[in-house]
Amino acid sequence: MKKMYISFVLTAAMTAAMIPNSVFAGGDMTKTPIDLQDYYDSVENFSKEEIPKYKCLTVDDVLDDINGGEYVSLSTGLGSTMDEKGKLHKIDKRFSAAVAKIKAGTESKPAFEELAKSPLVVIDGQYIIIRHGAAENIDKYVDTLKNDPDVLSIDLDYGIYEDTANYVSIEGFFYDGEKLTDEFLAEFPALALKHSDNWSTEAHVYFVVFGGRDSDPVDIYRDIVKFKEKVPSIDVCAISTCLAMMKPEMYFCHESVYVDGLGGDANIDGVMDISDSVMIMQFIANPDKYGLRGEDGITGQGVKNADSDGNGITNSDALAIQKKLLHLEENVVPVSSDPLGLLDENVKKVVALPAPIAIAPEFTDTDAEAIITQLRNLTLTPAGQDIPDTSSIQFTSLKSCDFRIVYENNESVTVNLHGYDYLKANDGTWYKINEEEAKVLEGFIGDLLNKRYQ
Ligand SMILES: [Ca+2]
Ligand SMILES: [Ca+2]
Repeated sequence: MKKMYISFVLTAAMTAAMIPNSVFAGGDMTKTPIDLQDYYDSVENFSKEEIPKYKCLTVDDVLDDINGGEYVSLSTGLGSTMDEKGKLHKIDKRFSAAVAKIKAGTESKPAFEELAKSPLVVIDGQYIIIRHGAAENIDKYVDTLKNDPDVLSIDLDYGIYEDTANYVSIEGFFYDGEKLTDEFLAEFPALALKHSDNWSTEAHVYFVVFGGRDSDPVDIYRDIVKFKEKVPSIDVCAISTCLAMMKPEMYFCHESVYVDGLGGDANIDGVMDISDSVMIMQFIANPDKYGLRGEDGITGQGVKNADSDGNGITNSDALAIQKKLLHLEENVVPVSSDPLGLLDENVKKVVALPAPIAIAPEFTDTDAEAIITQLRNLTLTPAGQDIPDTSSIQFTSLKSCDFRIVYENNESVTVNLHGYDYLKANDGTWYKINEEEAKVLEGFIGDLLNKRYQ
């Protein structure tokens, strides 16, 4: 549908000196608006350093901030909103880049270069930044990127500012569906809608907001929300003055465009492996650092890929990946991975079980770290069955010991090293340790204990 935004020059005689400075709400550093010139400079010099700046806000965050609460978008073609107090906000959204993450090893993308009409910026060998000055034709970018099988995720970066210099008002609505009756229009008394023959065409019916300007703004807001709910295809016709803004300020923000990603690929590298499970756990444990706004955090596409059951990201999504990996690995050769979840920061302590002799059970941090390193390098094969509880077995020497890894969340895993050479992963699956490696580990643990208690 054609854009129905009409701009009239009403007060061109106003001078620049009369234009007020823009005022933005919010004191949070991430929401500090930036001078428009800075925005243009940053688009011109788009680099790796720019990515986090855009990442810290989504388009929705910015609209929430500008509107200070509930609001209604007046139409897709019109960058304007009305907040719940009935105040209109004229919002300009400028496209700065499409950031497409592509599969590692993908050499060049002529189709992207054709789109960009400017040199591509490739960052870390996997990001392609397409720069463009205007906000038009974004659909074309998106279609090309979405249809490329090497594209793993797409983020559109924008600069948004609110035009506070110009006066804007709603004059009416265009509608191209079934003709609405006067009886229906009367359901929105604050707007007092009337058919207008002057602006109606064969394709569109026009309703003028007849009595709206005398109504309470809050009532107008409620009527518009209700009207747009009942007639989603309505397009707002607003008028605005046409003044140049002297010092508009900019929010940097982004919007994810979703592709059909690989299930479980939380870190968007085109494969599902244990690092995806780690990313999910990090996201849950520390959303400030690994959340959608975090520099190294998960992305919107990552969340979409990772959510295996449609209820948002939870531990069960991490578990689903681990299970899938185990299932895959059962049919392949023995693999080394990290089924114990032995992230350095994840392990609180390592405890020797008190049998056979009463000893102070806890390993020192240094020894615990050494044990973890040993465990991480083990070759583990899914046992394919549960191993009986071995806690009642009597030990004859320090070298035949059990120990327990205790994680930050107070969960623990027991490692049995007394002839069984098995250990149990966090999800309850039993693994067989390679026999030679088990012997080495047993000796290593024994030496640590001997050193401590001799
Ligand atoms: Ca991955
Ligand atoms: Ca989920």
